[in-house]
Amino acid sequence: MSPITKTLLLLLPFLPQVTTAQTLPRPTPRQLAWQQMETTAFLHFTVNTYTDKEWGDGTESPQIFNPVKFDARQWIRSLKEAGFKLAIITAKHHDGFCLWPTQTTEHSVKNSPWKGGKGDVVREVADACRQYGLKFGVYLSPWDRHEPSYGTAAYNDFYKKQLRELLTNYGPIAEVWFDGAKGENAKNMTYDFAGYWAMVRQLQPQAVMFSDAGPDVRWVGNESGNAAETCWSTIDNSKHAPGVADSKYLNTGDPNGKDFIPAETDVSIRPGWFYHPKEDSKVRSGKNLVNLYYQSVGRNSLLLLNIPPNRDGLLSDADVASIKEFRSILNETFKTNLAKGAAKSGLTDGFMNTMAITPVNKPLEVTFRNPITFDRMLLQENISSGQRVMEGQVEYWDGTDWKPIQTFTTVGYKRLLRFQPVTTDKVRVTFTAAKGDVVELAEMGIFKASSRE
Ligand code: FUL
Repeated sequence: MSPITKTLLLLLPFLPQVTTAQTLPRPTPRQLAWQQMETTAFLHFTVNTYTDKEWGDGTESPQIFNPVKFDARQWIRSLKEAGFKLAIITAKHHDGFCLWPTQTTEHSVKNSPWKGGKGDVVREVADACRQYGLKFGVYLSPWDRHEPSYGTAAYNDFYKKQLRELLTNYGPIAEVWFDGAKGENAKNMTYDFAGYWAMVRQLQPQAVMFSDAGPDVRWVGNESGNAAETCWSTIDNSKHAPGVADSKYLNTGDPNGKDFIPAETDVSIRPGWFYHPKEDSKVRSGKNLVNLYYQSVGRNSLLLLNIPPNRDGLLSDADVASIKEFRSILNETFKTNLAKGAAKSGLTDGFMNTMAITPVNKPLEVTFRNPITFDRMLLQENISSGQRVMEGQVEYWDGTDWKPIQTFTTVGYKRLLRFQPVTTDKVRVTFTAAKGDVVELAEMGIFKASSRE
């Protein structure tokens, strides 16, 4: 029996029954596994890396693609050491250049000088991910500025052939990224998204699919690393399609939405998505990335951080140093959960399915043997049975009275609160509004932040 099952069985008799009558939208197992990764990485790499552009126009010669020191293991090892759980490679960006030797077009690595035309970036990244224990994902741009059939129905078949190659030749794929971006003057094209998605479900059923509108995970509505303070994993998807994004709506989600489609926060460690030498001095610091973590993972989203390989085919030293510092700060902040031993054990064991069923408006009090000083709080709902918390507050006992620390709105998978240090021997959390009359609180954490934050 697994430790999780064991703990659950031990706790079951003590858990009151859930009384809410509501049937809330719930995540699928693949969505749950996705959200628990928390920090994932994007790798933007193509001819743009060599032309200094963000959007190639499709006329680039494959001859310019020549990462002479290419080492996918250096990328993935660095990501692994910085705690990232998945890496998504831009197998094809808007310029149409394919990083794998596809049979669908000549516009690929096989006509580049790199490895004498025998190289395959997708293969090497997939293999490195397997070697270091990361999950692997692919970005395949629907908008293709090179392919002549683009704008006709034949393009959908072309795209599906490319997708099939990626889904069948590279082992397990954990995420497929369908970018809705398209230039204003692009040819008209109706994508067969239903067909693309059906192919992913058939060939890689465990993969989550991203687009502005899901079907599994949605865009957070900006590229600045900012999930909304109030962030619902639910939306009403009937009015949405990839490329037709109501960014404000996607940012907050919708408490009444019927579709469980959590938000993914994609943001780059540099100003651009692709490597540009002039941005070498503009790499976000570890501390800056920690702030992004609070604004994404700490607001019920997931961080998809882009770290673009450079012209040599390596992650640059400055970027690697930042992501390592990022993880080291997070590890320091979240090392000691001060609530351990004081709060119910099921709330501090790291298991989502050992939880406290907490009625709305009933304070959950935690008493410490000695006063503690803290400035961070973590709350997690057992989202496998839906997202419920709408509002709540944290208070501390000052010896005479309960004093406010902070109010909050949604919790969902994870809510991280930051506030000025408080010293006390008693703290309490009250959920003041929720969907239903109880909240399933899975985890509670109380921390003192690293001085490097
Ligand atoms: C956007 C694209 O246009 C950017 O180039 C980048 O790939 C970003 C992640 O998505 O829609």
